[in-house]
Amino acid sequence: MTLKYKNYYAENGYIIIKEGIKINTYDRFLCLLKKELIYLLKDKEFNNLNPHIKESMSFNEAFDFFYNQDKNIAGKLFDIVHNKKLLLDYFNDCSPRIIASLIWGGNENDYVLQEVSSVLRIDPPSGSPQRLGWHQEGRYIKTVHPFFQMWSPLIHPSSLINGSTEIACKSHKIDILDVSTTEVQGLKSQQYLIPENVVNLFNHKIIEINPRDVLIFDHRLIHRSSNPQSQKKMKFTVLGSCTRNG
Ligand SMILES: O=C(O)CCC(=O)C(=O)O
Repeated sequence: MTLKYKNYYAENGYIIIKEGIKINTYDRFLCLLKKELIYLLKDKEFNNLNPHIKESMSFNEAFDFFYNQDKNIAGKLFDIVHNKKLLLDYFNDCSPRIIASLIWGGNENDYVLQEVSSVLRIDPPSGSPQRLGWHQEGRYIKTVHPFFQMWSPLIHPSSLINGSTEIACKSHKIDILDVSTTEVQGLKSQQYLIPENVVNLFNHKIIEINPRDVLIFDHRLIHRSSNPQSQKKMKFTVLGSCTRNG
């Protein structure tokens, strides 16, 4: 990362690493996910599913095949890959610890990837129940030091139609707001939502990047899931985060 990137991060609260993930890593990751999916079918909960997937099917074709038979497969896959090494390793190619040292000083050994935020999000089209409203990651994950989140679309380029994340530009310049949780309509979970009057102080931008590109954004940057009503495809996103050791 050059000084240009460092300054861009300081000014905008994010950077995009184009093709940050190598093709080999990407292909291997999709193979591993397909294996996890096939492994899931051994679970007695999914005993009734027709297990005939073809070798030639890609991960997402196989996923759609099973998801159309049983929607619970999405939550189950999320759970079994959460925190797994394959997720932690996914972002290694874009050298997050080196990027962190360039942003915050020191060297790469001073930084670690956080397991807690190693996640594969699976958001079905039109009305995904998992939509996250405007929030700051730092309100959810308490760390002693600042951290950044990594976000990368897995199958389709991110857009309003394919599903994406939306940012409030330059909102990292405010501190973590001490908001309390709000019950989100239609969801059982509570979210730390940023009030509209704060969100409206900033321009909003839908992130449009390709699979293998990585969005790196500051723990204070206000962001949310793009509108699921506009989303026409299943959205898969790989997430991780990086902070200073200790
Ligand atoms: O990909 C999304 O829907 C948004 C992700 C997000 O806001 C988060 O993980 O904090």
